[in-house]
Amino acid sequence: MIGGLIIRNVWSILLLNRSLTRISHPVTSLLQQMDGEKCGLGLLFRFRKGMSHSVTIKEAIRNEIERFVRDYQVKCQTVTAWGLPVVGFASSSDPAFLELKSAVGPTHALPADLLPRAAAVVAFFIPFTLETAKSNERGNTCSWAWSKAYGETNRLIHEVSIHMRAFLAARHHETSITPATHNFEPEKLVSDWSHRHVAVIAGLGKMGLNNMLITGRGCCGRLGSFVTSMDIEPDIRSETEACLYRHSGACMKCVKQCVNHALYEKKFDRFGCYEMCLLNNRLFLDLETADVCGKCLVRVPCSHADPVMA
Ligand code: B12
Ligand code: SF4
Ligand code: SF4
Repeated sequence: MIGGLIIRNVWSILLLNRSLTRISHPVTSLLQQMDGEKCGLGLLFRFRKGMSHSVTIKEAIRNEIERFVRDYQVKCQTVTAWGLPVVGFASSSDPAFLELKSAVGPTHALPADLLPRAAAVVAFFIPFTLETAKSNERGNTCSWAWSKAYGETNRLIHEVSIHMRAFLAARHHETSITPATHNFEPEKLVSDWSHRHVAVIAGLGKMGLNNMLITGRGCCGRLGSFVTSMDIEPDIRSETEACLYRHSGACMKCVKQCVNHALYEKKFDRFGCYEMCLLNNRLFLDLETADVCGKCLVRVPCSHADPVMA
């Protein structure tokens, strides 16, 4: 009799779970429509709304981005695999944002230009795996895997951003998102929202001589950032450089590896670099736009780690 009672209770819990899943399907599809999420990851988002209050909002945002990236590669069966993301936070009123008007250009946006009620900026770096980087080590032209990773990661950054917008909207906050790239003027090759500069302000890492943001997990990977009305405690920026050259004048491997005479110790020819990226874009007809190169990022000490800290 006791056995029967247990079986009945277990059965009713299973039924309840099934009906809950059914009831919430319209919510999921609404979220997916709103978000444009293609792989049903909105489902995961719904289950986590009741997460423990002992988790701070910073931890919750970090965990959510990490989990989204991990689940995305499985659910969407991407060719590209990614490492654990690095996430950083800045206050939208940090005076360093004003400095970008001279460091990048006078039209560089302030967080409040993107979102009038801006309170914080979240930057995230999604690292490539050793395999993706290794595929691009040989030859002067770009590997298929690196080019493929470019498109898939741009897509992932977009999906992470719209997912986090929904995550924060559920907590009654607005979010303004920006695409990973192609938000630059072709004549100047400068963007009015530079993810790298924003990421430096959010304490995610430091600029290398190769112009890349070097995080604790290196520079081989791609960056995203978004502005939110949620007030989040900013991260503390490290004073220490992450590039060996900037730290002690050593290395310069990136400069030696440049395949189109674009990167020098004291100068960077962005148009020379773009010429190489456009050449690679014509290589793989099966891929969407892949104006890439990245030879100055691979097989260098900062590819997968901060070499100064290592
Ligand atoms: C336009 C653009 C290009 C142009 C111009 C490149 C450039 N360096 O700006 C072209 C087409 C050539 C290009 C090429 C590449 N790009 Co690109 N590109 C962009 C884009 C859209 C805007 C960049 C921008 O506005 N730069 C502004 C100018 C002023 O920066 P800058 O020329 O590098 O010069 C500044 C820095 O050197 C800085 N600096 C140097 N030291 C220090 C120290 C401190 C403390 C500070 C604050 C600043 C600083 O000072 C200079 C002046 O401000 C961003 C996406 C985005 N919206 O952010 C991606 C982006 C920068 N590209 C990226 C990548 C990976 C590449 C490539 C490797 C191509 C590839 N995917 O295979 C190459 C690398 C070229 C290189 N070595 O710089 C990644 C960088 C990832 C990372 N780890 O940092 C980004 C962030 C895209 C992304 N979402 O991940 N890119
Ligand atoms: S290769 Fe060396 S010099 Fe170039 S960015 Fe990396 S650490 Fe700096
Ligand atoms: S991306 Fe290629 S062309 Fe551009 S600086 Fe690096 S190695 Fe040179």
